[in-house]
Amino acid sequence: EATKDALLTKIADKIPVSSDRVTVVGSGQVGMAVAFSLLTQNISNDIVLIDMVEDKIKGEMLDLQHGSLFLRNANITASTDYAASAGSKIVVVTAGARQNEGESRLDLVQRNTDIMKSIIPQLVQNSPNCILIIVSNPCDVLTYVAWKLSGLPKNRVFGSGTNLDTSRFRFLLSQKLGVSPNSVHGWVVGEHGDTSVPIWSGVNVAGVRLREINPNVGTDSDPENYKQLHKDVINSAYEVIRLKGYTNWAVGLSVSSLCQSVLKNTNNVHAVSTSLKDMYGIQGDSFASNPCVLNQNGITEVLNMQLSNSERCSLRYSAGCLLDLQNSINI
Ligand code: 6V0
Repeated sequence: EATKDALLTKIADKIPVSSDRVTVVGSGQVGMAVAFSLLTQNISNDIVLIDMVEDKIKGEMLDLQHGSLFLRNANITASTDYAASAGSKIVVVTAGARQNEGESRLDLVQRNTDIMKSIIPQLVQNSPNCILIIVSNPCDVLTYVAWKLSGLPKNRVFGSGTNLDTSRFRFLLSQKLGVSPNSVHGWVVGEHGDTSVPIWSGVNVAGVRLREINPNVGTDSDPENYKQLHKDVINSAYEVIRLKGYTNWAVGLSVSSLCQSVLKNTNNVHAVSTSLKDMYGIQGDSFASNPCVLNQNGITEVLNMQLSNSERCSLRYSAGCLLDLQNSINI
């Protein structure tokens, strides 16, 4: 310390400040894309990586730390011990098995439920006031599982859900219409997966609904076949997995946008997975995506969507499929 002591005269103790700690559990393709998006977009400067493979997280931690010069005051730590996650404002769970080629998200359910059992209690013990965001698939059912295991109130546990499907939808609409994804408004709700529901009745640009111009938009009788865009949304993950083996960048950006709304207390509306009990005629505690207001307290409001009859039926069907699966697992 002699050189340091000669260089610097100490006046007071440093204060280890952290007001925006985000723990990412699972430092695979998705977890690292989330961490990278958070750091490079300056959403959080305090990232904790947790995984059970020690060498892998140490390698990921060092690699990110080596980029510190190009980040702003980043504090990146990694551990296999959950104590390292203490005091997190948000915990993002991406641990678990992912789909193999041709496998659906729902195929992963019991394997990933068992992983949740081993990690959720430890996370909540270390960060009792955290907001828990579940990304591992099947995202909706695992959000229900995590909520049950955590003992946290419903506002503090949600799934990344169709925030990603909505982004895919708006991207595809933007390509077809030639305006930016920010300027095309449209939502995908329900299951993050094969039974997701596109809300065609509300798709609009600058408040002009496509349904007013083309009453059949999104239906089988639409000559322009806009319906294909939603089929492409459903097929997106299968296609990317077929081509590169996994998906990560879009989900990383999607989850970091959720973290931004929470940490910066913005009240932005996102489609995230939450209990739809008593909404749209859904009876059980079925977890699926619905537009929700996000801020530092998690979900403070859910939006009551004004759905067409067929949209309502599709959403009830999606929620029903998820409820059946929820009831079939062993928590
Ligand atoms: P990956 O690259 O295999 O990474 C998974 C990581 O989890 C690995 O590093 C494992 O070591 C770690 N892990 C496994 N078990 C545990 C445990 N018990 N404790 C701690 N760490 C553990 O998979 P990838 O990152 O590609 O996917 C992770 C999950 O995200 C999968 O379930 C995907 O299906 C899911 N996705 C969810 C999306 C969404 O929008 N909700 C999108 C893409 C993928």
